[in-house]
Amino acid sequence: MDNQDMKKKAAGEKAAEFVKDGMVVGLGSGSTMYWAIKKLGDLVKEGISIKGIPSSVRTADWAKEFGVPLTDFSEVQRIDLAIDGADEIDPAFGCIKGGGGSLLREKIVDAAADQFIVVADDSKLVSVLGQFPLPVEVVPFGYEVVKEQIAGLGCEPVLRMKGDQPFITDNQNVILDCSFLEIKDPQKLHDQLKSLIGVVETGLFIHMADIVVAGRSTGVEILK
Ligand code: ABF
Repeated sequence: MDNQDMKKKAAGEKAAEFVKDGMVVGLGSGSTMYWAIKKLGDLVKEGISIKGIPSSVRTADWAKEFGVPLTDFSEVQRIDLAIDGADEIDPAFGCIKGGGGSLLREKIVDAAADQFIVVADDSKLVSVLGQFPLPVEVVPFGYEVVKEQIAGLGCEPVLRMKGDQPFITDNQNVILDCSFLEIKDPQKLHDQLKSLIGVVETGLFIHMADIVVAGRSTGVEILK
């Protein structure tokens, strides 16, 4: 396990400790969440009673593998605590998410939670969002029009591919990865993108996270 993986593991396991008996837990996606979900499985074996709402098929598979009971929004509409990864995190806890293609369900789950913890290795901590290409989920029909409109906002959107075919999300949409490089006003950009017809959601998670659990070489730092 390399240094970054060790940081992810430590951060994921620390974040899982915020979960208490009886909670409904929003289960985010990404490789750091693998460790959080694995730890939750250990806590379930030790006797806590929780139910998880997964934000992706991959996360649901991990929860089943580790014995974390699952539920869905048809049963519960309020989440006590959501834990989720990120691609970039700024000092105001604004995030770019969606590198794994699950941003829409992640945002639905994270937004439904009373408390939202972002978990990451410290390479994700940045001063300004934007170096990581911003994922934007778009309806396939007419996505080319949206691509041109987003280009007008100052980037070159790239249709995410899987092999020689467009990547299709769990919600049957496509993703445009948009390299803005430096996003000085994330909320403004998010609002501009969401106003475009055909845009379903952006990977800008602004004013959502309450706590950041960051894995560092020196240990795990909890930012509030
Ligand atoms: C997920 O975590 C996605 O939003 C994001 O792409 C991913 C990245 O984190 P990790 O480094 O843990 O894979 O929530």
